[in-house]
Formats: sequence, C-alpha cells, structure tokens
Amino acid sequence: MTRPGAAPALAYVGLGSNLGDSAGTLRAALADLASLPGILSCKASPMYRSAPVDADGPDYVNAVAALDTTLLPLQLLDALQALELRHGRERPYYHAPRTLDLDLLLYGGERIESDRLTLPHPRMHERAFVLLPLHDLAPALVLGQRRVEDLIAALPDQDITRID
Ligand code: PH2
Ligand code: MG
Ligand code: MG
Repeated sequence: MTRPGAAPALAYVGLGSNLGDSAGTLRAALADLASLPGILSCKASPMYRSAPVDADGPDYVNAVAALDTTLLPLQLLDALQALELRHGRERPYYHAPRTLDLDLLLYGGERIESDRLTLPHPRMHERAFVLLPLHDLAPALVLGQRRVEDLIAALPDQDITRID
C-alpha cells in the first residue's frame, strides 16, 4: 500500500559502497531508485570518496539522494534493502565492506523508533560522508535545531574528497 491521496514525502537516502566498482554501483543504484514504483523523482548529490569511519576495508564512495515518494517509510526501507541485495550486498559482520549500502536518513519530518528503523538516522549528524552530500542537495536544511552547514563546521577532521 502506498499513501493514497497524500502528498508525496521528501526522503533522503545515503548511498555507500567500498567493494567492487563503487562509483558504478552507486550510479546503477541511483538509476534503479529513480525507476522504482512509488518514487516520483530522484535527485543525486555529487559523489565523495571517504576513508572508512568505524569500519575497515577500502575507501568508500558516498552520495545522498533526495526522493519524492508515495511509499511509506517501511515500504521505502523494504525497497532499499531489496536493491542492496540485487547489488550483491552481504552482511558477514558489523560494518563489513559492502557493494551497496542504502540508508534511509530522513523521511519528511518524521521521527520513528522501531526495531527496523530509526528516523532521523541516529548517526547522520556526525558523519561528513552524509552531511557534505546532503548539504549539496539541501543547503538550508536544519537537523534538530542545527543547520547542516553548522554541523559540518563542527565536525572533527574526516578524510573526504568530492570526486565528481
Ligand atoms: N558506512 C558505515 C561505516 N563507515 N564510512 C564511510 N566513509 N562511508 C560509509 O558509508 C560508511 C562508513 C556503515 O554503514
Ligand atoms: Mg550505513
Ligand atoms: Mg545500512
């Protein structure tokens, strides 16, 4: 079920990959997202290369997508997880290197705490690999009480470079 009669929600999704052709996988995943039923539009940020944070393995390629969607939050989560699997995602251990990670960051102004989903994403405000591409898409965005650009200014140094 989608949201009959309701205005579409604006959702933000974080994309990450550090196995295989990461930039190619992110491009393919963005095209897949744009063509999913219930996703009316998909706008992608630039891509960034970043050192793994609290994780091991190769550097990541990260980006953020802004979606207009009629899917409900858990429907969108299901669709994101199906897409991860389609791109070869395996979960051998916590924060293992991955072909594709799709994290639901924000869904309108909704606050959700459930077994499957916490919104806003609980660690997004401390991650340069989320905040920089998010700021590219939504420079005036406020998270909690703080503007994204202020959160970025307050970050400790993180190794991250824009690559496109
Ligand atoms: N994702 C993680 C853990 N650490 N580090 C970077 N640079 N990029 C990520 O996407 C990332 C991470 C857990 O999902
Ligand atoms: Mg993640
Ligand atoms: Mg994830």
